[in-house]
Amino acid sequence: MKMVFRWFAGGYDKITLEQIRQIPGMSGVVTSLLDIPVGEVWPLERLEALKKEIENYGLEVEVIESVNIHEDIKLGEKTRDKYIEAYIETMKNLSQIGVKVICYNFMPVLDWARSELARPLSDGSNTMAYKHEHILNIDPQNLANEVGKQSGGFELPGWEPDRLKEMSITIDKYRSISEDQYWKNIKYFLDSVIPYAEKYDIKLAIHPDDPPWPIFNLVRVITSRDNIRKFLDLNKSPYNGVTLCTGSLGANKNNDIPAIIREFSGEGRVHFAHIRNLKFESNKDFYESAHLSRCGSFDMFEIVKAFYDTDFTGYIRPDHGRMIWGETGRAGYGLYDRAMGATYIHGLWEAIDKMSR
Ligand code: DNO
Repeated sequence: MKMVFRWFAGGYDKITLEQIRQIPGMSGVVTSLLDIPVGEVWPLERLEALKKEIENYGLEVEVIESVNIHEDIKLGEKTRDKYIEAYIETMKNLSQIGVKVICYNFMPVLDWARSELARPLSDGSNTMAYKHEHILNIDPQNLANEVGKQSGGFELPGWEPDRLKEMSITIDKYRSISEDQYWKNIKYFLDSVIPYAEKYDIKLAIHPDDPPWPIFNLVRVITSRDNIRKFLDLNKSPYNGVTLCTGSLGANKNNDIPAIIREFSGEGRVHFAHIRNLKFESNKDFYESAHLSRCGSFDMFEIVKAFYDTDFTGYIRPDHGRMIWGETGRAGYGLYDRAMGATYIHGLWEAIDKMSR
């Protein structure tokens, strides 16, 4: 496996490449061009400049998160083909700078959802939290406003201004789409892009829906073992894979994360992993804890071991961390707690590796 760290390029991050390269065992960054509106081609010159900037610090850029999917593709509108063409062009350009994996998601309108971005914890740190009741009773525009207020001025991935502008109109369009139709739209996308993924040798890795259940009455499908199986069967190319996000899938207690990893990583269909822990407060309420097993509800040893035992050769990034030591910044994406998370995952990996010999 290769350990990577999410970094928001183009001045969107206050964490520097200099800091990231000092985290032990970091091979590269996971990044994107946040300023390019969804549906437009990412220009090769921009990507070459990005690669140069990152490589100056001895870091690789082999994973992109995310190349977002235009709503017209998700909705299956007539205009989808032009956005699919742009997607393929972006894939081609990314392959030319050596990118190996693209992470994306197929969540309607919104990406991940939390009710709080900075819940204070008893040790003085703060973290993101999800209260189901709150999400049930708030309308999406108000949630977007709340997220905006709590974000400290950082644009949050998945809550980009251009997405929010059109939000209520787009949500209305989804009212007429059945789950069955949604799966068909996913298949149409996959069958269009996967042949090019093969041609350009770039793997696609869908991110699970977070949380893994419908919110605001919008369909959400990448939510469980069975639905991931269904997704992978839509197009059986190994280039059609998943980003195994422990925190997203694990928010549903019925999802057995180590078993899901063993099954799909064992088949070579997991290309990227987001590893984090969370602490349940009730059945559907949780906050994002430090990575250690003892701090949250997951058995991180079993999670890392499942990757190790299935000879996982993809990329792992520590996922959301808390804000600690007085750090302020983009919620979930501070430097210190994620750096410790990476080191902890490395420690588990090394121990498992030595004990397996
Ligand atoms: C949130 C992230 C998501 C993720 C996308 C992938 O912190 O995990 O925004 O990047 O869902 O497309």
